[in-house]
Parts: sequence; structure tokens; C-alpha cells
Amino acid sequence: MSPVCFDTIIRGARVVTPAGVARCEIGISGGRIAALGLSLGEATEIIEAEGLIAMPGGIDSHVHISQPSGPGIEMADDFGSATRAAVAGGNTTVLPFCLPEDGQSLRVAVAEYHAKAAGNCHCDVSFHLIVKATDPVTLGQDLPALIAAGHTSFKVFMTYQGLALSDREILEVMSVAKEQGALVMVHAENEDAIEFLRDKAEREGQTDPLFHARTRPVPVEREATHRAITLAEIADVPLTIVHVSNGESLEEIRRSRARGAKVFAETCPQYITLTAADLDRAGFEGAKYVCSPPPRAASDWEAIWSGICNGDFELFSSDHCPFRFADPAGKDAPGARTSFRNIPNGIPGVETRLPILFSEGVSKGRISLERFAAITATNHARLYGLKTKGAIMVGMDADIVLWDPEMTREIRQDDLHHGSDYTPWEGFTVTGWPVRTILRGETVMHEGDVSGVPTGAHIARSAPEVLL
Ligand code: DUC
Ligand code: ZN
Ligand code: ZN
Repeated sequence: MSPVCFDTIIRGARVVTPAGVARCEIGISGGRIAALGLSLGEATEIIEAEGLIAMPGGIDSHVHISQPSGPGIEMADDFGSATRAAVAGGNTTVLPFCLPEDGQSLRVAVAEYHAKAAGNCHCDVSFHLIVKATDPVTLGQDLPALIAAGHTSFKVFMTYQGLALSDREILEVMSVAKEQGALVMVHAENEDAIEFLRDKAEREGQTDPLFHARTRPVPVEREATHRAITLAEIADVPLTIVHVSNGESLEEIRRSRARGAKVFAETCPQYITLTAADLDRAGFEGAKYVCSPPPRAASDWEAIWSGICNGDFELFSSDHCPFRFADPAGKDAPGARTSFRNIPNGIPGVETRLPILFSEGVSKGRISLERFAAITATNHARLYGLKTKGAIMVGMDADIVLWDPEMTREIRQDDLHHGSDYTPWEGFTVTGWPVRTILRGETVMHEGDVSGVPTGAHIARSAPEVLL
């Protein structure tokens, strides 16, 4: 019998599979994982990976790219720069949100996002929808058509003027999700409470970046988390609470699960590494850390870690929402220095999500390699209907990232690939670094060099696994 000939064999790595960690070779053919075994034979390309760990390529299911951000404000990343940063950070798929401009239909917005992404992506992409209008065309025509075309998840907001939906509207959206087979994601913060606190802070002259955090305290998020889950129970749908920042909101999620609610939870690096004190840095530096929900207290890190370690969080995403700092189209927007209200809301993080969790989680012994793979890739694929992604298994897309678990580096803006001019993690030391990213069998990043050719594709998604 002639030896099997693969396109590529990865040899010598410890391989993280859903069945555990194995020392084996990975045979790749036609962009898919064709075999896992001890001695696979011949291949056109052999990747020697002795001392490295082979993980499923990261899936970051919460990023914002080229999103409309208000008059005169521009996101720091387009699809080229965001996905270049994504693969440099060990990701092979990202799920950005599609936000319609005011008055624009969701269908037209999705078509525009496809046009912006086409031919420019270094990793695969698929869009969540943001539902900000609940008119009959959006709910009765656009959403069903877009879900049928593979956009099987959407986010609703409980905060921000122009975006926040009422409870009734959220129920209407949830009922479309139930009928059409999609998963609802919720940004849970109480808009009225925030506006009350913001007006009061401004009246009292408390306008520095820190007051972004002070006017969005934990109860604002905890109450909305409870309400979102209650609405989902009334509508009888599962839901994802995104960017959970604190222990009290997580407690609401735990209590709801104990009574049978189907709730999934996501957290992000900022909630285990940053605090509200970062928004109080000298000068205008605090603006670099303005995001919502805001970073909390160090005591909340422990609560979030308990949820990461014990499985309460299915998802660890970046919430990459990048603005430039020294830029009037970014954090230094007109009025931003006179009130926190005018500071664009969001921080960059798609490139640093995985190294931060690997270092703080795996290298420090808090979580296993298997749990890392689950919350950075496998669960994202299952929850959001990416059938061929998220696991090193025969038949899956050969989306693989090779980690050097011993490499220690300082995160530095100068080394990053994103379009922002700063990172909130400047000088943060990590142990464990992604050294090669492989997308559908092809190396797209090696030792920090990202391939010049953007080979990423749009992926139409199936129904989320929880709905099947
Ligand atoms: N919510 C997000 O998910 N990202 C950035 C800003 C926000 O409010
Ligand atoms: Zn949000
Ligand atoms: Zn977000």
C-alpha cells in the first residue's frame, strides 16, 4: 500500500482535542483535518512543532469592525487591519456585529458589511446582526431572510439612546428568534438608571473619564441582566448575556440556570485584568479604558475567574471595539475632555485576548488546556452555528494555532497589528504566545509575520446547536 500523502502534516505538538490532550500528528488535506495519528507518513509540507501546543484556532465571537460610531467618529480598524490583528493573535474566525446606520434597513446594512469585508479578510468572518428597530419590515421580512442566509444570531441593547429597545420590543425580537431559529445576545445595562446618574454627575461637575465607570455601576448591569433573562424566560428562548463584568451579574445568571433558564455567558480580558482605577489615570489617559460595561474592582476579577474555572462562562471574547487615542475621530473627540459622555466607547483587544487568557489562565495554573480551547474556540462554534470550526477533529476545517507555552513577552503597541494607536495592556507580561496560525490548512501568520494575501472568507452559519 502506498503511503498516505497529505498536503501538510504537523508533527511533534501536543494536540488539544475535545477528547483531551494527545501527542500525535495532524494530517491536513484540502483545507480539512484528514487524520490524527502517531505516524502519518508523507506530506508535501511538514511543520515541525516539537515543544509547541496545537490548539483550535481562536474564534472571537464578539468584535466590532468598521461600525458606524456617530458623526465624525471612526473606528480604528477596517476588515483588513482587524483580521490581520486577529490572526497575529492566534484567531482564525471572528464574528463582527452588523449595525445599520439610522434609517438604514438591516438587509442593506448586511450587504454593505459583506462588501467591506470581501477580499480583505485574513481570517474567516461571519456577522451577528444588531437589531435596533422593530418595525414590521425588520421583524417580518429582513430578519427571517437574513437568518435563512446564515446570520443566525443577533444582539439587542438595553442601553444607548437610539439603540436601546424597550422590554416589549425585546420580547418581539425574541419571538422572531424563536420562530426563525436564531440566538439572541443581550447588552445588559439599564439605560434610564445610567442617564439619571450621568445627568447628576455632570450637574456636579464630575466629568472626567472615571465617571464613565461611576455612572454605570454594578447594579445597573445586575438589574438589566436579571430583566433580560426574565424576558427570555417569558419568550421561552435561550439567550447569551455578553460581556459580563462582575460577580453580582454572574450570580443572576447562576440563579436563573438553577431554575432551568437556558442562559449562556460571555466575559472578556478587561474584566480579569483592568479596574475602574485605570479610568482615573492622569490627564486624559483614562479615556483609553472607557468601555461598557466598565472595568470593575479587583475583587470582581476573582468572581469572574471562578466563573471561567467552573464553567459558568461558555465564552471568552475580546469585545474588540477600537478607537485611536490621539485622534479627534477617536477617544479625543470634540467634547471628550469636558465630559466622559463624549468619549467613544470601546477598547481594542482582538490581538491580545488569547495571550492574556493563556498566560493568566493556563500558565498560572488556573485552567486546563482543554478549558482554554473550549472557551476560546469550541463553544463559540457550537453556540453560534459554525459547524466545521472550533475543534481539532477529523473532518473539521484545519484552523489551528501553534502555541509556544514557554515564550514570555511584554505586550507592546509597537508589535501589534491593529489600527489603534494604543493597547490597554501596554507593558503587560505574558507567558505563552501564538507562533503560527493556520487557516483552512494554510499558514497565515508565522512568528508575527502575517501573510500579505487575505484568504479569509465569509461563513454562512447553521442554527446554533442549542436550538437543534
Ligand atoms: N458594547 C459592546 O458590546 N461593545 C462596545 C460598546 C458596547 O457598548
Ligand atoms: Zn455591548
Ligand atoms: Zn461589543
